[in-house]
Amino acid sequence: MIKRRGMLIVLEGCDGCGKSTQARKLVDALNTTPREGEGSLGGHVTHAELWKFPNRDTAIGRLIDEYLQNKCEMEDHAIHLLFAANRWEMVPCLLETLEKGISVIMDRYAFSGLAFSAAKKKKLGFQWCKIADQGLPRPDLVLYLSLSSLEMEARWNKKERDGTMVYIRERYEKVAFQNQVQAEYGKLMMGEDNWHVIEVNNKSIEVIHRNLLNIIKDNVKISTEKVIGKLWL
Ligand code: DGP
Ligand code: NA
Ligand code: NA
Repeated sequence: MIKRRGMLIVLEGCDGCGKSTQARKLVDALNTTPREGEGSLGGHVTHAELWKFPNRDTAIGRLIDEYLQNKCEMEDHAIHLLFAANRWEMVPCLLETLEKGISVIMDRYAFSGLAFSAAKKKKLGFQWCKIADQGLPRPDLVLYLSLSSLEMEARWNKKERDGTMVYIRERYEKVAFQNQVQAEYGKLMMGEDNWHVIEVNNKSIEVIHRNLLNIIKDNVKISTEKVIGKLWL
């Protein structure tokens, strides 16, 4: 049997679009051992891991975490580079994982880096922003969850009203900024053949999940047979 590498699948979108929920569900679905000894995707994907960026557990990630919680200020270029460094520090482990045949479902990646930094008022140059992440492993698939600003606002209000805990919004969690972020994502996906846009307004978690799983199924063979590429090179 040919040994296949794992797939690198990235979920992107504004804050509150449901990425993390969907990422968890995808990993669970891909790890479910189906009958007759076949992988859940016809033997191609048999094991998957959930990864998340920023990875707040590393030394760099702890700085990012403080910044996002507004516990410290950081110059825009400097924080952009820290986010990128936080992805680069995980590359050896990421490549090792994919080599082992394990697929990675990634909750945010370099596209967040570009979209969030480029959405800032004092714009950082788009090309300058790109360079920091250029050369990272290129995802096989980018699943972009698209949310309307009305639905976004409604979700935020619900989150703040719900639970017993007071929800404190992080630095970027404002609707006007998130709309700008979505506009930047729009620029990023132009001309890319590995992006899929999924409208999530008024759709149930289950419907979106099946939607995503079908896109993965349609792409799994082609992807795992190719050597992993390099981003923006
Ligand atoms: P999350 O843990 O997924 O809620 O993401 C934390 C926040 O950080 C979210 O608002 C998106 C933002 N973010 C993620 N990656 C980057 C990045 O590379 N650069 C910038 N400026 N922001 C990012
Ligand atoms: Na967030
Ligand atoms: Na999330």
